Amino acid sequence: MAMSEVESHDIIVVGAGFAGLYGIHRLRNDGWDVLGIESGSDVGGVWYHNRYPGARCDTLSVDYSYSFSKELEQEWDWSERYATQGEILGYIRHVADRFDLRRNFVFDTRVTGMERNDGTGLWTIETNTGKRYCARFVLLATGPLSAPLDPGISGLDDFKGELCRTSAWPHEPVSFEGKRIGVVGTGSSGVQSIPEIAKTAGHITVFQRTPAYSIPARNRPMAPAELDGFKQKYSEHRQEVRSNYTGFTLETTGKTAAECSETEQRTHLDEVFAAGSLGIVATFTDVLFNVEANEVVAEYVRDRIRERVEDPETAEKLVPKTYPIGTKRPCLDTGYYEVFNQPNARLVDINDTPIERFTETGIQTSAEHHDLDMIVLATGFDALTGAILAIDPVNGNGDRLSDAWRDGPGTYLGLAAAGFPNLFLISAAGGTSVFGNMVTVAEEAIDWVAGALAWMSENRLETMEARPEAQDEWTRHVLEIGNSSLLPATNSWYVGANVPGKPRSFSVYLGGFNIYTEKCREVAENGYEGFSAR
Ligand code: N01
Repeated sequence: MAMSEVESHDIIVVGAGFAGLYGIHRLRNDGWDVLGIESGSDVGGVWYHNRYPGARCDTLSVDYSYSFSKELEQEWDWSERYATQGEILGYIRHVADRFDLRRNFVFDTRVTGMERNDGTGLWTIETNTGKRYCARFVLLATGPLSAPLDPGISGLDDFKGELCRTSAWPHEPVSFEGKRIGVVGTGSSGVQSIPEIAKTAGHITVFQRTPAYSIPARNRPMAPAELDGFKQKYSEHRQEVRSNYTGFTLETTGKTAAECSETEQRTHLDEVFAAGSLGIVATFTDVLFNVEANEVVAEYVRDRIRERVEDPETAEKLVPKTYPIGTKRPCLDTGYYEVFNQPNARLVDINDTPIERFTETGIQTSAEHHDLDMIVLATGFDALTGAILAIDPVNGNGDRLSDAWRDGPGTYLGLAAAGFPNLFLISAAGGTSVFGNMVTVAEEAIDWVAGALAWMSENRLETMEARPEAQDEWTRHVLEIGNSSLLPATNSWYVGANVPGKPRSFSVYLGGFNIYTEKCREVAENGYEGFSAR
């Protein structure tokens, strides 16, 4: 195809989730000619695809929302403390309408590859529609949890019943009424969907490999006065949460577990448990770093699980004992453990009786065949790197990012990869990403990139690239903090243990959202220190 047939823009943003949408808004306002490319048929990103029953956010609605527009903050009313997928998608659609963002997007278009020509300085983007695009700058706002994984168990295609994936839930209503349903996976998606499925299923069988630590979300309608209160002090609230470790409301004692007496420990844990917050893993400052501190919180949560399950044998199977709390992503639930008190529910621990294969009529374990009308897969994602490496950018020398990341993702500040000029990564490995408020993390990253592009433009620079030595130093720092925590030792999607063959690496910056954003600001103020630009 001749170059003239390739649609050209200044900047291409891949993804129409929270990050991509704000990217288009901000960069368009800055005067750039931008195009967004999205595989879904509309805006929303994971909130467009993950529409399974029970899907909702486990960050407070007032935190999990954009801060870039004061008017938007004032006009949008969150109806619940933790918003449902439907309400979040409604919000994202409202944002797209209000700021007229759809006109800069092509939908139903999946980016399948991208390659840079160092001669022209342009990236060419390949898509599944056959259409090609080019741009000097590309932002991959592809999301850290957007490349779904099937369980890698044989026979899935043989199953003749209904098959639903939480990560790509059908847009038509799905009925569970009277059906025999098997759910594989007990992470956040399983823990949220299982209680909803169990309400009307004839029978539900949950196939569990690793039990989650989950506490009740205690979701409730947002009282008008409460919402008004937030609206009156949104700016202060945003400022306050941006200056903490995660970028969202966080209940913490600000002390290590050892600095609290047993009574204090219990009081604080009771408070956070009663509030229904993932902040339970931040109750003490050292929960993710110190085995004893972790055990205080883990044991507290284990006991709460035991209290919720009537059959002691089932309760013990649901109690996580093989890994410290917080080293796999913990969950907030609404009636999850109570499902196992229902006569129509059964827990199958597949450590005792492994799944051998899917069959035409259900699931065969080493012990028995489970006859099923429907299988629900809640089996997770190739996190942090999966969506980026599905595109696998190729630089002007023909080097692939997948080769550069063969031993784990190396980035500078999670925003750029050395050797890949004018390519910016949003919410990627090397940043605070999944340990922060995803909306705030995205806004910060987009604002940082917008600032860098404006600086380049002012200085008549065309190419910006992370210096290898800056990237190496940052990556070492990220790994050093990560390795001082309890996280790398647990098999989790954080370290890529759920993807066969993926290099094991804990590459999320654990130093804190506040410290991270300060570092990014410093780099910018020092003339984009650690980058080379020409
Ligand atoms: O995925 P997961 P998810 N055989 O990877 C099991 C965010 N999120 O979609 O733990 C049997 O957590 C796997 O078992 P194991 C949130 O960050 C947020 O639930 O690997 N089982 C695990 O139980 C979350 O952490 C919300 O042993 C298999 C499950 O499948 C992230 O997305 C809602 C298997 C996968 O759990 C991912 O959550 C939803 C196999 N072969 C998601 N393969 C909110 O609340 C996998 N499993 C905002």
